[in-house]
Amino acid sequence: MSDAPVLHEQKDGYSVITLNRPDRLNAFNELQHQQLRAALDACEADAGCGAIVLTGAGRGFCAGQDLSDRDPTLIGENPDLGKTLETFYNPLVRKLRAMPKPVICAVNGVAAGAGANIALACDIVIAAKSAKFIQAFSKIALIPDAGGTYWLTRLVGEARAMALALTAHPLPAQDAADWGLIWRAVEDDQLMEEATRLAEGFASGPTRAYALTKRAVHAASTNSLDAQLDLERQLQREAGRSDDYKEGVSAFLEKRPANYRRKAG
Ligand code: T3D
Repeated sequence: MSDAPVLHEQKDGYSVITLNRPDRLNAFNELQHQQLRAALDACEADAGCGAIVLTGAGRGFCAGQDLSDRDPTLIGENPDLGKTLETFYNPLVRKLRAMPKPVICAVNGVAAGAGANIALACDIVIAAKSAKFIQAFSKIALIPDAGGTYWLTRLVGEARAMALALTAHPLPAQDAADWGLIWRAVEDDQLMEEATRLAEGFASGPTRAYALTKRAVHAASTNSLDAQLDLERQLQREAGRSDDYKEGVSAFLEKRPANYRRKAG
């Protein structure tokens, strides 16, 4: 296997992207950020890619920022962590959210710090039962970043969000699923099978409708009902004019499987 910090495998209709620094539990350094960005850009541009599976090599998913790059003797008295968020983590979160195809995160092991929150930025999160989600930041006197305060408060409510953030309590995958933080917790040996089954389904599905659905769901948590109804009208108008819609309804009426032809974006 390659020792590149990010592996990108193109499958039939979808891609698997693997964070690959297992000795550091796939903690992010700059090269890993750059390679992940390049892999996501390639997936977005590839009309043959209908979905993305993001996972980690080894026993962890991602332990957040590589702290060996933050040794105080190296970074000095007055580091600007806001700059690294602006350069790497914030664009990554924005990229995942805006990706016009479903991103499935297969959390194979511990997801800590920004590693947990990058997972939560994905569209569907499935975790191995042995995995844990840790808002590790308070242990090193930081605050949750990579969207952590946004995801946690919206997904599990302020009471649980606050306790997770302040205590760095390791939340087991099954609890994360029971709390609504993630979609499902599955047996460890079923994780990739479940994730690839989902990706294969999306790969043969109506790509444009998925992109529009993402936009609508993302807007819902901040829109008023009126604004959301207006947005649904606008996006449904677009969906209803697509070839995929014609094919979906025709297939239903003809009692046959729909045959969607994938289009980029
Ligand atoms: O800095 C900025 O740019 C701002 C952005 C910040 C974003 C952030 O993510 S801040 C939060 C950073 N992450 C952490 O604080 C988590 C640190 N890691 C841990 O707390 C633990 O490793 C875990 C709870 C995740 C897992 O514990 P455990 O006992 O299963 O494994 P371990 O033995 O601690 O780790 C295994 C190896 O991975 C170990 O190396 P070794 O001793 O075998 O050579 C450990 O040092 C290494 N490792 C784990 N996490 C990191 C790491 N190395 C560098 N950076 C890490 N984040």
